[in-house]
Amino acid sequence: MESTRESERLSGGIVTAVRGASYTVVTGDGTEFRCRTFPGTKTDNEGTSLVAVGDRVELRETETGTELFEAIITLVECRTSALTRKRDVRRNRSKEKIQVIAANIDQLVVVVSAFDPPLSTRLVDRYLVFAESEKLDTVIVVNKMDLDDSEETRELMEPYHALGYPVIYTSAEEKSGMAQLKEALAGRISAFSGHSGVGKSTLINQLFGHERLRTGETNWKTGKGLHTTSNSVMLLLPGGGFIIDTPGIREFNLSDITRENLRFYFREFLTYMPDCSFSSCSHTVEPQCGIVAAVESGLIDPARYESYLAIYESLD
Ligand SMILES: Nc1nc2c(ncn2[C@@H]2O[C@H](COP(=O)(O)OP(=O)(O)O)[C@@H](O)[C@H]2O)c(=O)[nH]1
Ligand SMILES: [Mg+2]
Ligand SMILES: [Zn+2]
Repeated sequence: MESTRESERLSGGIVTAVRGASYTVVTGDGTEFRCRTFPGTKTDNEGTSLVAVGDRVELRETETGTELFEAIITLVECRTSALTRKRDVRRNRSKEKIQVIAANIDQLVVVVSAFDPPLSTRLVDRYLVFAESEKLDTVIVVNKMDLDDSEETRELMEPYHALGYPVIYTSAEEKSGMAQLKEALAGRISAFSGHSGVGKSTLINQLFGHERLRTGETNWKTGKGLHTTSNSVMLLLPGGGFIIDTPGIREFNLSDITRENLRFYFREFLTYMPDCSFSSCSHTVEPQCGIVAAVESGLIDPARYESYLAIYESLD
C-alpha cells in the first residue's frame, strides 16, 4: 500500500491573515497553520498579489521542527472576486502595482454614520458604483443612530430601500440593530468599508462581544493614523461567516470605472435608458434623455442623479 509521508500530506484551507510573508491558513476542521510560499507556489491569478486574505489555497505540511513555518502554500485557487488597491510604487519596493486587499468576498458592507462624521449619500453612491462594478452584493449600515434619531436620516436612506439595497440602522454604542447586522453577515464573507471614524471597528468588536480591533485610532477630520498596508485579517464570526476590515474607498483601485460604463452601475437607470434618443447617451447634455426625463418626473431620485453627474465629472 502506498504510504504518504506526513510531510507531504496535502490539505486545503482559507487564508485568514497576512503579516508580511507569513500567512495564517485555516483548514476545514478549524486547524490553523502558519504558512509561507515557495518559488514553486502555483497561482490561478496572474499579475496580482500571490496570496491575499480570503484566498483558498492548498498546503503541504513542512517537516515538524525543521523550520518556523508549519506548512507551505503550493497552490492559490482562482479568485471569484478581489478587492484591490493601487500601490504607490514610490513607497513600496514590491513590483506589483495592484495589491489585493481581500479575495473571494461575497458582499461589501458600507458603513456610514448618522452623525460625526455627517451622513453623506454621495459617498454611499460611490461605494454602490464600486460594488456594482465588481458585482458584489452590498449592505448599507448607518451607525451612530444614538447621535441622530431624526426622521431625516431615514428619509435620506429611503431611495436605497426602494432600489433594493438592504439598509441596517445601528448604534454600536447602544448595541442596537446588532441582530439584523448579524443576520446579514451569517455564512458570508463580508468586507467592511467606510470613512474612518464611522465606527467599523466598534461594530466589529460588538459582533464578537469583546475587543478584536483597536478603535478610535483614526481621526476622520485629519485622516491621521491610516490603515496599515501589510497587515490584513479576516475574523471568523461566532455565527459562521467571515468579516474583513478594509480601508476606505479612496484607497480602492477604481480603474475599471469609466465615463462610458458608469451609467450601468446606477441600477435605476437601466429601466429608462431605452428612452434616450442617443444609444450612447451620457445623460449629461444630450437632448431627449430618458434619465433626465425620469428625474424631472420624480421617477429617479434627484440626489442619485446628482451623484451620477459628480462621479461622471470626476472620471476622465
Ligand atoms: N455615539 C456613538 N459613537 C460611536 C458609535 N460607534 C463608534 N463610535 C465612536 O466613534 C469613534 C470611531 O470609532 P471606530 O470604531 O474606531 O471607527 P472606524 O474608524 O470606522 O473603525 C470611536 O470614538 C467610537 O467610540 C456609535 O454607535 N455611537
Ligand atoms: Mg477602524
Ligand atoms: Zn440619456
